[in-house]
Amino acid sequence: MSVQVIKTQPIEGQKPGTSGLRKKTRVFMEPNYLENFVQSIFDAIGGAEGKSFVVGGDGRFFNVQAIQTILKMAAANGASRVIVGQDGLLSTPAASNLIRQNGTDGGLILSASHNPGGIDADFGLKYNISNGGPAPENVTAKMLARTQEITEYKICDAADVDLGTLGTYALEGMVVEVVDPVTDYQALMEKLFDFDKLRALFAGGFRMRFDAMHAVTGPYATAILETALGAPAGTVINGVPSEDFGKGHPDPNPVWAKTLMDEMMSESAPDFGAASDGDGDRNMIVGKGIYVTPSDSLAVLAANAHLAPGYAQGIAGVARSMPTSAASDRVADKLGIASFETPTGWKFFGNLLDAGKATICGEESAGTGSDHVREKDGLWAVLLWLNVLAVREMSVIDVMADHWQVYGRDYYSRHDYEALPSDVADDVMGDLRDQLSALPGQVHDDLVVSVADEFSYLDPVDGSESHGQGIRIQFEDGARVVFRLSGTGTEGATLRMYLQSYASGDQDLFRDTQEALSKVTAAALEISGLARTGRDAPDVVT
Ligand code: G16
Repeated sequence: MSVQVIKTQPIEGQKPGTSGLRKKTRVFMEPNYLENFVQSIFDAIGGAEGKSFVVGGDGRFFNVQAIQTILKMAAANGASRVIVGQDGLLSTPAASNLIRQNGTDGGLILSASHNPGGIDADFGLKYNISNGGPAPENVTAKMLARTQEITEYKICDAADVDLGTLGTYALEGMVVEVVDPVTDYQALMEKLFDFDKLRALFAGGFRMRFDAMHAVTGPYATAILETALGAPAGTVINGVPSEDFGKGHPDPNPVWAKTLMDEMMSESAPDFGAASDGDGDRNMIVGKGIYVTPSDSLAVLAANAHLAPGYAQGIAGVARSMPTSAASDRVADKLGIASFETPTGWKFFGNLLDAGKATICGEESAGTGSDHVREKDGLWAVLLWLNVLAVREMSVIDVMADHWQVYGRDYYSRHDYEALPSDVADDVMGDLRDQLSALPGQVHDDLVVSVADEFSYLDPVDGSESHGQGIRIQFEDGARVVFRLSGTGTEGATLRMYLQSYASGDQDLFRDTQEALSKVTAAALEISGLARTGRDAPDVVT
């Protein structure tokens, strides 16, 4: 076969972040950039010889071109079989499912998630291992090491594969199967949720709006919500994936999904609203007149999961990332099950899910999921919410009011300072680190600091350690602020300030969030000296 061995040399900065390698699209398109990283992935896993992979992406600009390159490199490296989504499309959770279902050795997922797409926007590539989850740190460290010593890569000199037509093709000695991206994922959802009950819900006049944000979830949401469950046509909006996400920012939060938010806060709001991100792993949940924070959504889903057939036996444990609010811990306590606090990044849930220690996981960054795959799953969260609403016959706002009365409310907000010069962001974090031991006992804006530390994690399954995972400052009244640098940005540094304060069930549970957090916000700004960034307000508040 016509394998070409191309000489290359290391390219600076190919360090996988929170979720794979993310860079400007034009950087990915530079000579050898993609090829070096793909070869480094194959080398880091001990070669691709005889191995099978799933490949697909979120449909952003350069998706199909990059997939053709990956296929030719997989063939040249001796892979035996690659399963690809038709037109190169696979949502991240659907790719995770295909890896698990077909027992492949891993998968390459092309996405920069919620970051904008287009030739002048962002691109990304992540590797998932055979459990279907993101590569853990010991694997990404090997990838990085390979990128720094690479001297050559292998690629086949072959024609492009027809990704538009379902079927099985031969690429040199490798089998390429082009599959429908939705079919197997939908079958999995049908096992987990009561589709008859959901059909009856929509037949009874329940209305929802799902904003696919011109991204990959469109075909999945249309097939499941409209075709299978009978929701009226038009339930799914922005449902056709486009290369630049309709020039939008496919990040499902109140800022970027503003049109949906406005509709849900209006007189004519449907019963339920939801949105998903570029690659379909994040979600936003909103009821008529009420936005549900991702931290609260995790808690509500954990408390009610047993109402869906897939979780009728109950759940083993709940895991959340450290900056996520404590709301889900309260549910776990009451259910008498384990709760886990992990560093940011879905990869840290993998071991807990594999070991059966946690069933449901979630993050403040709009990710929720369960042990059905090894990624967060936007549409799964939407379907579980629908299943809960159908069984409880309650509105979202009533479910939330009931939940807060039982558990109390964790007011929660994240303030993002984006594209800061890296040295300024590092200074802020460095100074916070230096203050940690002096902070306990200090009073800031009437709040007394009780504990201040930098989060480290000891994985209870494999004993691996992760350090430097964000600075936590806890106050005596239960409020907390966390400072952390984003691992997914592609420009400068993004500093995230996560704010939380607790109100017990007998207090006013419908205060304005920013107002309820005003004291802890003031204390956080004072302690961190964020004013030195020259910014007088965060860029994004969610
Ligand atoms: C990725 C990870 C998430 C993580 C998020 C954090 O999300 O998959 O598990 O919570 O990054 O982002 P940051 O480091 O910017 O705070 P995604 O949806 O971008 O893949």
